Amino acid sequence: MTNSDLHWDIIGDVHGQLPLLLQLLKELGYEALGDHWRHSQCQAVFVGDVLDSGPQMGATLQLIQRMVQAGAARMVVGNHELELLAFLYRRGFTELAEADPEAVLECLLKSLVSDYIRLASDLSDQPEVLWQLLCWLQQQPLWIDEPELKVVHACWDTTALQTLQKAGVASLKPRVLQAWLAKEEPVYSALELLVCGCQQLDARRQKIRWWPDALADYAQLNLAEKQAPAALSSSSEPVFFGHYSLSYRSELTVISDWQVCTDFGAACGGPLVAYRHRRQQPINNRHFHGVFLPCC
Ligand SMILES: [Mn+2]
Repeated sequence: MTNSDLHWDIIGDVHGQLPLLLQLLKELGYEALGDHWRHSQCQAVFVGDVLDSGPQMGATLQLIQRMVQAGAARMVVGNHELELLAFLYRRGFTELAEADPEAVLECLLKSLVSDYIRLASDLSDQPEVLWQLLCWLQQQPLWIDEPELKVVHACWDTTALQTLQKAGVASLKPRVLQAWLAKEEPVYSALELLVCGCQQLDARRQKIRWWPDALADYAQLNLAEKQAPAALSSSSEPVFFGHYSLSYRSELTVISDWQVCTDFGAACGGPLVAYRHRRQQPINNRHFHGVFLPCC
């Protein structure tokens, strides 16, 4: 099977939950091959927020990097990756690619941010590996936009996407981090929407939803309504995203026939979820697959 025939497994926010990720990959039919996992007919697609919260951030990130580098997976970055890279930028690592790996490790270990300390501790004896993972994250795309596969971490908004394209922004390069930190428009608001799912509403930064309130299942998220409707309609191709930590009740359900959120809160006790998207196949709840941590 060539790359152009592969189906996709869109995997929700992993947040360092390595045991769940390995269980999910196994159940989806992935096989360990050398130092990574691969499926003969599917490519894994991570929707971002692979970091923070979970017990094994370093090993999770390494596995995902190896899968991406081997062509067995792809990823887009989430707000947790953005925040980590922006944190380093603010601490003086404006050109991460030229930074001293030992100094990067030291900075994270002394950061007072427990997630960053844990990530750095995971790889404290391999500063070069940690630094190289961070540089690699900086090169990962902000979105995937293909005829049959559209993926973003939080909110698919074609206007915001075009804004970034016009500004030559496709990944978290230093000048992009700088623009986000300095709230430089129009890049800041576009990143906020796509990666953080946030807008300035009533002079406050608010997490927004971009689907109709009528979908009662998701109303309990208590999100502000997005001001301008996403420039896509129900007839458009499906869009996959994460970020919203949907509460899992008795079943995994899609938001609409073109909006599929694969984040069901694996960071806080929910299942880690994948949606298997086969080419030409309509969106259906049946294509979800979720794994839970075993109850103690
Ligand atoms: Mn997120």
